[in-house]
Amino acid sequence: MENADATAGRINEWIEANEPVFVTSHLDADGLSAAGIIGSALARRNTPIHLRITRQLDQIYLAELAANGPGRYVFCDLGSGQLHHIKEALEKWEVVILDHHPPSGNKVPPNIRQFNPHEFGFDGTFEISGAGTAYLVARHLGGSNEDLAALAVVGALGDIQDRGKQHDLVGLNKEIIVEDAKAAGVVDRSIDMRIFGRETRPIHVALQYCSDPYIPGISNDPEGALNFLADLDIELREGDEWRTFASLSKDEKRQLNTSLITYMLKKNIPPHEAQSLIGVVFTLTQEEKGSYLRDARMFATLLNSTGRSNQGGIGVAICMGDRRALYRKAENILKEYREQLALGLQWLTADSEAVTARKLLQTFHAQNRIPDTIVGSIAGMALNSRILDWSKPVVAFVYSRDGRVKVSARTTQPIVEAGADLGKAMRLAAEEIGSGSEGGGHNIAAGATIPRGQEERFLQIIEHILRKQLGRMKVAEGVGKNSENEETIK
Ligand SMILES: [Mn+2]
Repeated sequence: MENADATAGRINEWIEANEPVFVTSHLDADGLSAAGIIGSALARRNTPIHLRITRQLDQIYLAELAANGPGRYVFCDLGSGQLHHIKEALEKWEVVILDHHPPSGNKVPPNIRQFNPHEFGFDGTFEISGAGTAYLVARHLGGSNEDLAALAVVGALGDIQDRGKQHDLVGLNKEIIVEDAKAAGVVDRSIDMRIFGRETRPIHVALQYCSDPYIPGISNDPEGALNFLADLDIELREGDEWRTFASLSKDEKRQLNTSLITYMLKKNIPPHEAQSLIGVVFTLTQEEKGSYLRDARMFATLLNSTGRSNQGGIGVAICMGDRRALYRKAENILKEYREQLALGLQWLTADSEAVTARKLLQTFHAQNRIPDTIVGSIAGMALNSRILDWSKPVVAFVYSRDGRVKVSARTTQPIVEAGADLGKAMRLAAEEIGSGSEGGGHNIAAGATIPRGQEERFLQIIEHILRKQLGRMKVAEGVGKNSENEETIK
């Protein structure tokens, strides 16, 4: 907290100078939430802001940024892993980094101030997000910013940090951020069906929003969902109106939940995943009922869709309060994004040659079939819903718009606990490939960019690294291993 306060002190000096601040943030839901938090905090102090959203912080981007001339720069949800590039490009300017990715370990020069939970013994993979670090600093920026904790909850869920029991947030997310958000009256935490629209949408519509777990034949498939429901002994309409989850009796809820679990088990989704449909939900109580923004996980999905379609500015505008034209635009972006995810998953399901199994991993190459911004999401969803083999990490390739190859790697918690660190593997493999390759990320989800034609060599290097990592069989200390009693729907 002292460090957060000191970091805020640096930004406060800039606010008092009344010069524009250049904010750069990452294009995923966490990055956009972080930008929304810092953007709001600065706007509340009437500080002019320039905001840019980027997929990665490479030398080209930094050179463009430095060309803005003397400046004050904030990096959110990225920067710690690219400290060496920032040092080089912005050595004359003032920089603040608010990040939760593992720091590169390079020495931080005096013109840069880095706020990163890893430096204080917290694990940024699941204890706090980029939005969380931005919030801890915004809290000390003057004015009352506690309401922005809601965005930090959204960011944490966007980064899939709900790895506690029943998909609860843990660590700093739980102890500080959720508590602040509750105290500010902006977030309510409860146990319920973890399905968007449980209060407002017809049951079959709500069911098709289900993406965690992704249920083949129901997710993204309202007709399939309707067919599934038709077999149950539940009245779906009341007069002319469709009923909602919230309107179901306890017995009906139980019947629906049991049938869903049975259905998922038949689809090879393992029991603990199938049962995870009931869990912790976070409601943004100030948002309208029926709005995508009322459910924190759906809010994150909406933000993600704007970023992944290169319209992250719209996501940040929503974080900063727009509920009109840009929110409407985002609704359409979300619809298209969901369609693209569904198409990608369909391809992996239907084409038996799409995925190649190797000894320690599995891989697919989407070439130009999938937008390069969503291939990681597809890989993750396919893994978690068992469209892919759950026992191996997946390494996915796609041609990126700049003529190179984008790599996305995803794995599961048990494999991380067995010692796998994909972020490290991606970084080392990219270094070995060279020619401007870059890689990094979290142990469970990571990415890289490499030249075309290097895919096979990259896989071989990754396999070599994985063999070493898994050979060590280091046992991680438990997230969600504590056996407290489960909470149930109230
Ligand atoms: Mn993040």
